[in-house]
Formats: sequence, C-alpha cells, structure tokens
Amino acid sequence: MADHLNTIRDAVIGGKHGEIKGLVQQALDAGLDPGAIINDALIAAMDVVGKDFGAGKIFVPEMLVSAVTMKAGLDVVKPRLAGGERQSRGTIVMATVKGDLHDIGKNLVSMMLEGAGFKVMDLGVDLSVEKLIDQVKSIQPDILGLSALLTTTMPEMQKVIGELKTQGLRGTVKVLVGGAPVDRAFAEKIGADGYGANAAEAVELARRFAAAKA
Ligand code: B12
Repeated sequence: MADHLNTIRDAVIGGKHGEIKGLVQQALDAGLDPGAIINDALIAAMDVVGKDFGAGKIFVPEMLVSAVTMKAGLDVVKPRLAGGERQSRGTIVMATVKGDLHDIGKNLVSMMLEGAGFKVMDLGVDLSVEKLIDQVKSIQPDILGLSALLTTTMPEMQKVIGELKTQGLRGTVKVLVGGAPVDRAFAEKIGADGYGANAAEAVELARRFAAAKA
C-alpha cells in the first residue's frame, strides 16, 4: 500500500505526466482509499514541489509539469470519491483581472491550491469588476485570488476591493493578489489581505487564512 503511494508521490515530484494516470488507476484497483491517494500521495507530492520551488531548487517549468501531473492524477481519483470524502480546506475563486489575458501564472497557482486541498473555481481571464462581484455573491468563496501581469491592469484589483467594500462584502472574503508587476507594497496600498510572489507563497497564505478561520 505504501509502495503505491510512494510511487505516485515520486511520479508527481518527477513530473511523470505520461505515467501518472496508470499509476493512480493501479492503486485504485489494488483497493487503496481514494482519499489516501489524494492526501498522502498527490497533495504530499505538491507540498514537496512547493517547498523545493520556494527554496530555489526547482523552477517554473518543473513546477508546471508537476502541477499538470498532479492534476491528471486527481482527475482519475475524483470520480471515485464519495461526496465529502475529500475534505476541502475552503473555496477559492481565481481570476485574471479585466483587460489582462495572461493566465499561465494564475493556472499554476490554481493547480497548486487545488493540490493543497482547496476547492478552486477558476473564472479565467479578463474578468470585469462586475462579473467578479457577481461571482463572489453567488459562490461565496473564502478567498478571492486576483492575478495581473500588466501594469495597466493592476488598478483593476483596487477597483474590485473598492466594490467589495461598497457592496458590504469586504468582510466575507480574503483577497489575495499576485502577478509579476504586483508586490507587497502595492497589495498593502490597495488593502488586499495578502500578496504571493509565487504559487508556493499563495498556498502558504491560503493555508494561513484557512487555519485562522477554523
Ligand atoms: C507569456 C506572455 C504573454 C502571453 C500570455 C499567454 C498566456 N496564456 O498567459 C501573450 C503572448 C498572450 C502575451 C500578451 C501580451 N503581453 Co505578455 N508576457 C508574457 C511573458 C513572456 C510571460 C508571463 C508568464 O506566463 N510568466 C510565467 C508565470 C508562471 O509567471 P507569472 O505569471 O508571473 O505568475 C507567477 C507569479 O506572478 C504568481 N502569481 C501570478 N498570479 C497570481 C495570483 C495570485 C493570487 C497569487 C498569490 C500569485 C500569483 O505566481 C505565479 C507562479 O509562480 C511576460 C514576461 C515575463 N517574464 O513575465 C510578458 C509580459 C507580462 N507581457 C507584456 C505585454 C506588454 C504584453 C502585451 C501588451 C503585448 C502586446 N503588445 O500585445 C500583450 C497583452 C495581452 C493582454 N491583454 O493581456 C509585458 C508587460 C509589461 C508591463 N509592465 O505591463 C511583459 C512583462 C513582457 C515585457 N517585458 O514587456 N504575453
């Protein structure tokens, strides 16, 4: 049993995306608990990947391949999960702000957050303030993650936070911001709850928010 889990974990860390589905299927066929496969192999692997990235031992391409591998494994296990078996750490809505079509970093952050056990609803790119507020109202996420890669679209983040305030929603959701031109000083200036320089920091912050809420 531990062998299957270790093999899956190593495959995710090593980015073996061509093998992962077969390995996960073998583990399921051998009777392993789907929850254990997710928590003790897939998520455990992404914890290692996140730490290695944070420590500068691996870089974006390696992390992307591991995240894609993790996602492929997750897709095999998901249908086998009875409702609620995988305890979510919280719901996160992710989006790239209006006028901005860059989504590679956001997708990476989304995958890492999913790998860390959060329910992630990725709304895509070019999301207007109005659409985002509508989605916050209907999904009621714990965290709203906003990405911007252009200096010209960064101000959209401030508009979203302003509108959350205007509509009395600011206290209901933590706002996490990121993207290459964004930094901690900007995040503080616009009143965001957190800034993550990369996917590993995003996971770290989301975990901290979830722990504070629990
Ligand atoms: C790929 C790319 C594109 C692709 C995007 C494809 C896609 N599907 O995303 C295409 C070709 C479409 C593109 C278009 C444009 N681009 Co472009 N693009 C890039 C490039 C080369 C890489 C971006 C990237 O994917 N990085 C890799 C990812 C993994 O890193 P990341 O996005 O920073 O994300 C990490 C962190 O920032 C963080 N993060 C990201 N989001 C979030 C969110 C949260 C909540 C958190 C916590 C963390 C977080 O975690 C991620 C993982 O570590 C950058 C240059 C660069 N080196 O950044 C230029 C760049 C961003 N682009 C630029 C420009 C100017 C444009 C265009 C205007 C070009 C043009 N004249 O048409 C258009 C704009 C289109 C639009 N409206 O958005 C400029 C921006 C300059 C500026 N100061 O604003 C850059 C910096 C290039 C440059 N040096 O001039 N681009």
